Amino acid sequence: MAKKTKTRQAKQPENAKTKEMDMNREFAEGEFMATNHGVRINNDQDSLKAGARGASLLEDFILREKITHFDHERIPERVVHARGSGAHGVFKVYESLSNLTKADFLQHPELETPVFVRFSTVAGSRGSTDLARDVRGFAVKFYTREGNFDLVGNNMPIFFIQDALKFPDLVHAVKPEPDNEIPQAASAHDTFWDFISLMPESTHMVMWLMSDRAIPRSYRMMEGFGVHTFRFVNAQGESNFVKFHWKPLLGVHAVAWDEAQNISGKDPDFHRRDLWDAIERGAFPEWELGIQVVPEADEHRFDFDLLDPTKIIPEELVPVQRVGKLTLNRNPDNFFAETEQAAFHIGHVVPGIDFTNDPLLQGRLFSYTDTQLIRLGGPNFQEIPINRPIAQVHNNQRDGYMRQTINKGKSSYDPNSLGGGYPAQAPAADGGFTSYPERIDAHKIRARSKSFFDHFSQARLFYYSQSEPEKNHLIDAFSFELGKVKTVAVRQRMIGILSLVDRSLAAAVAHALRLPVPDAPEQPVNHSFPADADPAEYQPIQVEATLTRSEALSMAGTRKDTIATRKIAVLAADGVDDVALNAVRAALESAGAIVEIIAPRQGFLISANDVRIAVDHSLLTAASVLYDAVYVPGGTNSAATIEGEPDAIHFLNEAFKHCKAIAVDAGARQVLDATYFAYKLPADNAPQTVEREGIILESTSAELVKQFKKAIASHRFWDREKPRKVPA
Ligand code: HDE
Repeated sequence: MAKKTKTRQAKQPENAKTKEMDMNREFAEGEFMATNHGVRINNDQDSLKAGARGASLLEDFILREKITHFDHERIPERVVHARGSGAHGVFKVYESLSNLTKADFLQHPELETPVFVRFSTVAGSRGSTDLARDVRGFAVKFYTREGNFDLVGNNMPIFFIQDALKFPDLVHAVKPEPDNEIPQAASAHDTFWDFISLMPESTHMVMWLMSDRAIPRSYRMMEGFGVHTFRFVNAQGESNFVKFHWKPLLGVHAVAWDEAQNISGKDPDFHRRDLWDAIERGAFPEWELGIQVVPEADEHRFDFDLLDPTKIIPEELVPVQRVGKLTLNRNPDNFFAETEQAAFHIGHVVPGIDFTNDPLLQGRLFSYTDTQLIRLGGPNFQEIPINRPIAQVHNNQRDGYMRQTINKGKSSYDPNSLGGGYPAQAPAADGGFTSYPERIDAHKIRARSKSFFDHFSQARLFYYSQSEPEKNHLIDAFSFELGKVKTVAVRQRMIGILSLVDRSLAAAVAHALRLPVPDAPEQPVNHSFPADADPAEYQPIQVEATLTRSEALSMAGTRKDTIATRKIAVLAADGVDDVALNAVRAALESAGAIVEIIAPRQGFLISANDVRIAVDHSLLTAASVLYDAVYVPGGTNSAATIEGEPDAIHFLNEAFKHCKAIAVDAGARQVLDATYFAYKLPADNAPQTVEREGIILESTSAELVKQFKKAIASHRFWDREKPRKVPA
């Protein structure tokens, strides 16, 4: 008999959805191995042969079954957003939103609605790096009592294009080029910028894409946006326009571009690991759901069109109300079964939430089911456990590949009398979905509304709202991406577009590329117009801005008072001062940070007081780019060893270059003197402050901790980029 004791995995938080999935969970501990048909397997090492040296026999059903299943293990990756990570969680509304929407999950503050969230990059393949410069997907499936509601958003509030018909063109342009399939997970290539420079409607979005928002520190530190304007409908049938936001409670933070590129090599799973580890540790990621509500009567109040997905509603014009909280508290049991098979669809709405005529949204309504049909192999993908609603499903749809449901009864049509007339249509009072009866009176016409033609004023608003370091990063990102473009005419055309956003921005990028800024960009600016149209009719219009700055668009003002979940590296060796190390470690950990000891060798250290200290990584397996800050404790021998380790000095130089907080005990001062940035430090151990660029040199642990915590919480000391001299 096999061992029968079933030691289940560590207890994970349960909710109505995770419990419902129990019927599909398989756990092998203590069980015998069997074929897919339940026959126990006696030998899983050798195939059936005529004699020990063969030949193999066709009769071997165990070999055939195992190899055949293996041969069919792969499914197509998502055509976009292929690379992603998911987690389970719950959502709770703070107060009933019944005045705005009748959606059940937004009525009851005590109700916990299960969710599954998938974060993703867009352009790369399933195995590509998490740190690509890219938009991040932020897709949330709410398993509500009224059926699934999917909020399939991104970490940027707008999109590249205004009409769904252009989506395949956009994606073809950004994906690796078709002849050699280069580059992977990168927009820095000719076809992308060729397309963008011909499509000025994408200008606002590329400002976001070239900003640090495209290289988040963590999925847990990104905002999310529903992008389109949706509708709320209340029980009285009244409708309001609504934009959805997710606001991370840890603030919005990014890494440096050089760091992102390094992480891509050192740990391409950086964001996936970060999300997984945080949840395993119980540091559950949290976001508040924000809504911007615009009454129907105000539809035309703005100098942009609410239906144009390349526009935000600035928070200064319509404040974001925080109405509920999302908490991710459970990792999937199986990546493929849950994260890979999760099928999101913008068309999954519940009563109380409805669509608008945003032409991008309308096209998405078609795309998502269609793509699941090929990706998940047929029309029954909604029966896959992760996609199955917790609400009951009764209808007359039948059959198809891999049907799981066993529908009883003779009738599978409506109306019927043989089945008693069931399943019956639900009156609205019983939760039957009714579409908002928007009045539409129009000619059938392929056209773009003139109200969509201002492509630059919000791009400019975004640029003007950035802090100085953020502006510099934008200029660097444009210079990098266009620098990777081989066709000079494309670079030049893009500078022409940037000049319509802001001449100083265009000039800075042009300087890096050694190109001129044209007085007027090449005409026509917009190449996206119908064959019989007059191009002049399709050119962008310049709108006088009503707002010149929006605080909410900059990451500079984001939350900087917590070090929770920040990773701090301790560089130490034998002879380390364990009293100082333990004091600093305890203080950082009690504030929620994660402290890891990095030493010349794996295993353990022996401290100055002969105490064994476990080592988390050696200098070989760790890298500064995987941490938020570095601490070097004192201890004469330890400091001398670290000073003599080129990898440790490189670690510090790189942390300095990436503008991170560095704290050094007075007894380890010699380590700092060996770094490139020693010139930044005073000759003695005079007290340093956070204002001195995040290099903390204190003689008491208590003071060091105080300053260090402040420095880590402030995330980065971007001013250090100015000298741009540090080799690392
Ligand atoms: Fe998507 N998008 N999209 N998209 N999208 C997909 O559906 C599509 C758009 C977004 O984690 C696909 O299941 C069209 C905007 C996310 O599984 C596909 C258009 C926004 C995810 C598809 C858009 C998104 C997808 C590919 C223009 C932000 C990943 C695989 C009309 C609001 C969801 C899949 C996940 C995935 C089509 C534009 C977000 C092909 C046609 C705008 C987060 O159906």
